Amino acid sequence: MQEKIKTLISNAKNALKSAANMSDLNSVKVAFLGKSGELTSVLRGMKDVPNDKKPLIGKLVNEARDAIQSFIQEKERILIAKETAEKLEKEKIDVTFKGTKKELGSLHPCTLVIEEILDIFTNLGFTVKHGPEVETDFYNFQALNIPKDHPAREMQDTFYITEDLLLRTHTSPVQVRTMQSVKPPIRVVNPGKVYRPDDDATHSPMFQQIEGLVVDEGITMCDLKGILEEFAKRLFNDPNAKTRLRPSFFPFTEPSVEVDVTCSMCHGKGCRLCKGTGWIEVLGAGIVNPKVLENSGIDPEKYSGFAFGLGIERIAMIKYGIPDMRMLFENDIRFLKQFK
Ligand code: FA5
Repeated sequence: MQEKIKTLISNAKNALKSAANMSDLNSVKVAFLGKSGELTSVLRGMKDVPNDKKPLIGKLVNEARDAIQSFIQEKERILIAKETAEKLEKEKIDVTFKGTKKELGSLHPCTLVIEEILDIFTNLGFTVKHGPEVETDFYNFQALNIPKDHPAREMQDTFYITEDLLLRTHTSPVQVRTMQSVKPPIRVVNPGKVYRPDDDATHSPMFQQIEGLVVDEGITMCDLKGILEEFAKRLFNDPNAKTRLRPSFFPFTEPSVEVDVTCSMCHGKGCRLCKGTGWIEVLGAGIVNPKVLENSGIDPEKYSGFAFGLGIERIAMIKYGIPDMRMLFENDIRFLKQFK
């Protein structure tokens, strides 16, 4: 019996030696100390031990159980330490490792131009008003003194949705919507996307405009020129910038003008940008046609107004020296990065 107990202890030791993980350890525990384990079977043999030897053998069995339990505990400590070390190694994070730098984006040049222009006009006392991109024929054309089948419609090629619905070709319909909803004095700017079936180096099927409208008693061409000259000085950062008005035609303004500004690159001397003229064409404008005031519910006997409309992409091209409008829509990151 004593031999059996010795062998049991040494077997338990060997089994624990080869236990590589907690699951092996558990199997050893069950095999030696479990209900049908080896120690239990030794205990079962106690009935055959002579009575005088029973105290001694009993003591040896208890010692054997304590020894096996403490071997198991020791092994458990070793295995936990080993598994923790392995886990830490596997999930190691090097907090000193150099991170990857996230590049900051930048605003699109057109967005920069829109923000700058709106800033200038709001500082001059204008408010900002938006209108729908899908317009009715009435607001886009008829109310602006361009009846159906009028030849003036050819000035602005149009994407029609139905006979009466279209993608607005300019921001001028917002003039009418504003005059219908606000009583003079009116001083608004209307930014937004507009659409025309054009596509080349200086024309895009979708582009952006900003419309300006002032309506009050006694508004004249002098007010228009004064405001636009101040606008040009601020936009092109040139305190000496001048404007030049050339006669033009728009059905919704009378008289109508094209407005040129002294070239921002050569300051009027003549260069590549202004094709040697010293002037750059920036927008269309005029005195609001009395018919448009009437169509919008404003008394043309009492009130007069001026309006202007400019193309954002064109201004961005002038301001940043961009040779082809399509560059503004390609979203080439190398191009866009320059506007940080
Ligand atoms: C108009 O759209 C008038 N509504 C402007 C106006 C408003 C005049 C108020 C008088 C009073 P025009 O068709 O010229 O006008 O367009 C204005 C500007 O939009 C042009 O000077 C040009 O810079 C820009 N533009 C016109 N077509 C395109 C296009 N396809 N792509 C990019 N920009 C364009």
